[in-house]
Amino acid sequence: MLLIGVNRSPYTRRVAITLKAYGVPFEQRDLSGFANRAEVHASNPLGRIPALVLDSGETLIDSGAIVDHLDETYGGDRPLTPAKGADRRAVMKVAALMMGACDKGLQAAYTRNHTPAEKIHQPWIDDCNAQVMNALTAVEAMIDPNAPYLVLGRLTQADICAFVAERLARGIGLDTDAQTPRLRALTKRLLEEPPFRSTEP
Ligand SMILES: N[C@@H](CCC(=O)N[C@@H](CS)C(=O)NCC(=O)O)C(=O)O
Repeated sequence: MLLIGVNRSPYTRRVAITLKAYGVPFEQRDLSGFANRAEVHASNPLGRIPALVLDSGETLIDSGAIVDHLDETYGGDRPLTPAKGADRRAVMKVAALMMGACDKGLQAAYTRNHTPAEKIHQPWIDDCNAQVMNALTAVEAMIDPNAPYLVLGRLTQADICAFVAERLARGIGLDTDAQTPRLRALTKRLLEEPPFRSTEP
């Protein structure tokens, strides 16, 4: 199995952590969506990372679709996203908030990095960053500081998505130590676990 993408990408790291959490062996090709566009394009016509090339040769794209396949194949009776019911809805809600936060954080970063300085519209960046922080704050409110994980008392896709989103938020300059201390404490704890630690970029 071959994971295409760099772990600087929250979406790629989400998949890398999920593979490690399931104990699935894989190789990784460190390609970036922008710097290696042509090579990435060969695996994903959109030119985005991550892509996961299965041993059969089939290629999956988009972190959500990839982790869905990994849950189905390796999750057994305790997939990282529960198969149905209230538990599934709880995990999916956190995942949607956190991956949406990644989308908004990257929109802000792309605007900064790919727009001529005189055309940068700071209110748009501020609005994206506010949406990121609002999503993190909503997840902050769900965290029991005495619980080891976000929901269900075990590692789920909610923790993985919260971890990559909090990391991205810090990367774009948001102060999660001050604004979402419970979430920051959770991600520090998670970083002690091998799937998280071993995927540090
Ligand atoms: N919804 C996608 C988003 C993937 C994505 O936006 N990846 C970024 C890297 S963090 C990328 O490849 N960007 C290059 C581009 O959009 O052209 C997922 O969950 O995998």
